[in-house]
Parts: sequence; C-alpha cells; structure tokens
Amino acid sequence: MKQSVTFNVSGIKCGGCETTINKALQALAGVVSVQASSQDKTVGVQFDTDLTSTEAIRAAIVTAGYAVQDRG
Ligand SMILES: [Cu+2]
Repeated sequence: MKQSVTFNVSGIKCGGCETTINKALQALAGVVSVQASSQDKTVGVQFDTDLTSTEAIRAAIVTAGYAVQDRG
C-alpha cells in the first residue's frame, strides 16, 4: 500500500541539501518519490508500506546528516 508522509527537517538550507536528501531517500527500497524543500524545511515522501516505513525513512534522513523534528 502506498502512503505519504511529510517530515519537518531542520538544516535544509539550499538546493544541495535537497539533492542530498532526495538521493539518500530514493536509494531506499520502497520509496516512490521524494520532495525535499529548503524553503519549507520539509521532506515529503511517498512510499510503499510493504517495503519500508516512516521509521526507516526518518533514520535515513538522520543518517544523511539532517535533524527530523517531531510532528506537532
Ligand atoms: Cu545545503
């Protein structure tokens, strides 16, 4: 099943950060699309719940060097 989630991510400052996060997450099995925004400081991800999870995606963002804020 496909699911979408949006993370609030601090430290996205430019297009290079967007590219870093896009590449890191697109390398994960099950990730369908990634939309990192330096303007909004968000990362929207569409993924297949059979193959990955919000926890795994969150961990990949952290591994890439960015901090994920808890959603309000
Ligand atoms: Cu940057």
